[in-house]
Amino acid sequence: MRNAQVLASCLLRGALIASRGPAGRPVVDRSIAYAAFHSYSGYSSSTDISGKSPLKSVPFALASAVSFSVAAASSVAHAKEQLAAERLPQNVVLYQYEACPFCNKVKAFLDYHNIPYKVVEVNPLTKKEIKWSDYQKVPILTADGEPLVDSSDIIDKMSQKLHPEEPIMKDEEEKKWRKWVDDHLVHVLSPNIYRSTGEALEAFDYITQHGNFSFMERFSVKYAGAAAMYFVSKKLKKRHNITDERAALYEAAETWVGALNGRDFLGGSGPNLADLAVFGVLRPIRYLQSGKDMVENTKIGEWYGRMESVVGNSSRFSS
Ligand SMILES: N[C@@H](CCC(=O)N[C@@H](CS)C(=O)NCC(=O)O)C(=O)O
Repeated sequence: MRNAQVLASCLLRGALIASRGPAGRPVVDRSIAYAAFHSYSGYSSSTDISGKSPLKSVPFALASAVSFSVAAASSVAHAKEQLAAERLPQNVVLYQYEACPFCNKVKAFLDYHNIPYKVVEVNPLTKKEIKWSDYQKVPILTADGEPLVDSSDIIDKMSQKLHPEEPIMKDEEEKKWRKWVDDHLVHVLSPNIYRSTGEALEAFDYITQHGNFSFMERFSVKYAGAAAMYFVSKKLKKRHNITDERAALYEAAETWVGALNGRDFLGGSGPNLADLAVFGVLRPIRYLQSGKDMVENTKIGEWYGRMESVVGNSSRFSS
């Protein structure tokens, strides 16, 4: 298990303990902060946060899966992949948290391939929308009546459905950079998104507006979640040996630009699954302060603009 996986929940627990009131009662309601933490930051755990057992959480950084409106910045015309209608999977439903980076990877894939999909926003407090499933994380995707779980597996299986003639992950470079997204890039994001109280509130403002929360939960989650994640992000920073979170973000962006090595996309003239994964996890932060700083201070903007252009509008529909 990655070290980071143990850490994340402990950090949240620490933040919650730190926020206890004088009578030992948490100032921040645990379930709300927990939900906010999971729905916004992409942490996952296999236990609760009661402190009874070590938590196996994955601090997959990142803030919400926000589908910020996309202004295409590229002047170069790149086309989406167009597939014959009979190849497109039917009845595609994505169970997600708007803020989950893994869900956003899947959405970038679906959008790029023009696969129409319905989104079911899961309430992270009750998870009642996925009660039917044994798997209690998001994303879950149902396609052609079959439930698929785990973002990378979902993408591999959907890719296989679209291109049955192609071997899975034939390209080592693509494989390496998809792994880099899950192992490195996502970890750099949380410390950036929650760097200051202002940025944490900016992020939670979005997630509470777009997540599946009741009116009362929305208010509590916004402030409790922002406060909890502000503290958690400081600990994550230490955990991942990040001294300057922006420098780490810029370095990751430049590393990706270096990987492109002058190509329009890692996939060459069009995006491959690694391009879509990087784009998917960056899309939610692009128009937050951290994303604006990233584009201003690195050379990633041109590639990002090409990705916006080629992924285009979302193929998500409302039922
Ligand atoms: N490896 C999985 C990780 C999925 C994951 O950890 N999802 C988080 C949300 S971003 C989750 O559902 N955590 C459990 C919870 O919220 O209770 C994937 O790639 O899909």
